Amino acid sequence: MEALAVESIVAPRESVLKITADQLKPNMIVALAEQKLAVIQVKAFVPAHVCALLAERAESFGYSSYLNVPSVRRIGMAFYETEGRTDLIEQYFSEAQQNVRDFRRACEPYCSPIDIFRCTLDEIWPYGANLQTLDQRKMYIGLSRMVSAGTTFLAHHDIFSEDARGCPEAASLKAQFGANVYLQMPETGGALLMWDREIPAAEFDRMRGNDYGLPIETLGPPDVEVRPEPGDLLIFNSRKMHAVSPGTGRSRLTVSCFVGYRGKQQALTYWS
Ligand SMILES: O=C(O)CCC(=O)C(=O)O
Ligand SMILES: [Fe+2]
Repeated sequence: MEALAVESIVAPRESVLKITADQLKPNMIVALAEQKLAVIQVKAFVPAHVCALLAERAESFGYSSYLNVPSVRRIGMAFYETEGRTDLIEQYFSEAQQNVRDFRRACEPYCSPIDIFRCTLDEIWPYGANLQTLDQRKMYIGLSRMVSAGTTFLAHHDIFSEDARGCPEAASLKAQFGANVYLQMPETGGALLMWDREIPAAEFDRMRGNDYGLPIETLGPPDVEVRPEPGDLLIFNSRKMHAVSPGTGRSRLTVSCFVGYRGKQQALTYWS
């Protein structure tokens, strides 16, 4: 696998932390895992006209609020919402496969953006990519989020081992990425903001109190800011602090998952 020539980029910090490409390459994944990059932007991953059509349908998809983040609406349940509760974990797994099928159906006659992403990872990564399991149970993938204009997605990190405590499948991750395909963007704002620093989970939990994240001002100016266009795919290091700036006009629609990295010679996994 060819190493990514990140060192050759002599530019401000932002362009070292971010790469923009037409195609996802395995060396970009490695650079992300080794913290040489914070975010990969793949332009036009899904054709704009497909995004427009899916966004139009999205209104009828039936979004509902996150159990633990009422200001953000979603279709499908995120594992993060289970908060270690047995009843919610049961609900998550009992809905998982139907939710995957429902979203695939809702995209017909087009291919679901998350299915394209799953295939792409498997096709490019030498050790393949597959759906994450917990205790031999297949996880859900393809969470669709709708953030209405004016809503800030507070600064937070996503760490699988915090959401799936005591699970060896989560403890074995060497890196975790967030992956989002952007179906619709607000007229202004709606940028992904990233901070280079990581905050240990215990410290972050103390800082956030009862809220799911921190106001974006708390962390100072972000180190990277990416405003994707509809159809773009962003993959970023989700263990670093990240947030979404408030938008104006249209709501912001994405389809998302996480990617687990366990080393250069291990399969990638994905889940929501
Ligand atoms: O919508 C985005 O740009 C990022 C959302 C997020 O926090 C995530 O995917 O982990
Ligand atoms: Fe996140």
